[in-house]
Amino acid sequence: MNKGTLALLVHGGTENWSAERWKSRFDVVCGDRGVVLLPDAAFDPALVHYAAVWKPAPGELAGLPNLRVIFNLGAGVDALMADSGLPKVPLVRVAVGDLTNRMTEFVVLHVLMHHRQEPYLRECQREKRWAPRFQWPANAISVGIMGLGTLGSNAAEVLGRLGFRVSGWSRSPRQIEGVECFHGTAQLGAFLQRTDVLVCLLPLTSDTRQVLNRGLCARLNRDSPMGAPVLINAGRGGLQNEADILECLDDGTLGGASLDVFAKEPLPPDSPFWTHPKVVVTPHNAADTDPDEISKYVARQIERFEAGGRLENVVDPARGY
Ligand code: NDP
Ligand code: OXD
Repeated sequence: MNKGTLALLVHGGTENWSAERWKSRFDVVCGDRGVVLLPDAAFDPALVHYAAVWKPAPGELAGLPNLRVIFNLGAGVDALMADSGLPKVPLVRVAVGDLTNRMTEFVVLHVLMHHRQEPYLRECQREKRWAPRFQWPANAISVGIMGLGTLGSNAAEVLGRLGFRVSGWSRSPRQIEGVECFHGTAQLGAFLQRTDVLVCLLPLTSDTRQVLNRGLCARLNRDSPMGAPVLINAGRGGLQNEADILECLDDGTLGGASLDVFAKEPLPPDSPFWTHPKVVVTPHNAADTDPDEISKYVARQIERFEAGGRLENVVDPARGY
């Protein structure tokens, strides 16, 4: 019997999202299963049983009548959730050690950058000024992580090992050793109040859109040893109200920010974030998905599914993540 074809729909635009690069990896791991890059007008869409996707165009997946499973090639599924024509088949997201470790590297790098006053020290270097400032210990700083899922919980554990006081906030109750866990709207205030460095690793859903706004920033610890609290967002741009964040940086409500994600990507050249002295901008590359790791992850899941096993990391459409 012919194995159902795996279709690749990859529209990322950047080097890591080169569709040909992904196809060459899937060709290796899929063995005798056909792998096709879509769109391809010459290919019969009825042959496709599996789709591996990154930012497919809205409605594109609806044209595959025999689809059984959709594999999102990243962790965040907000682009797919926004597709009103998304086929009602299981949607699997990425949750693998490789991606998790990369995100933890990003979070640790940026927490340390602000904690160790790197923006200030680089400014001193540019000005040839030998002017060390007081250096506070890690255990004087409270890092609060919004989102204690696959990525947030790992970052929390590693930051804890570095000596930071770590807390986290999630939708449902969580228990992580060494991490003070808060959940739900009722506990958001207590979580924010103790936070000097806020790290956002939430998914973008109707509940979380623009959660990073002026009201939230104003509730962060006003007595931070760092002078003013710092925001690090590596979730999605839609989580932040960008006008509010700029205002908060300008009026001192925030002392600094590391932003990897933006409402509009690529960040337009005229965005004030590019040149803001308190902002570190990275181009949505906090954690790249590695084609080798992820193609193997998808191939393993298809094998298990065809043998009657359970798919892992299936998105709950009602929650939107
Ligand atoms: P998970 O689904 O594993 O975790 C999501 C966490 O957010 C959970 O703890 C969940 O709570 C919490 N959450 C969701 N909604 C709410 C809410 N309304 N209130 C409070 N907490 C909420 O996701 P991952 O950790 O794998 O990924 C998180 C996000 O990181 C992705 O959705 C993606 O947007 C982003 N990302 C960005 C990358 C980059 O390069 N910038 C790379 C990879 C991912 P609960 O535990 O109760 O379910
Ligand atoms: C992801 C991302 O969601 O790369 O995996 O943004």
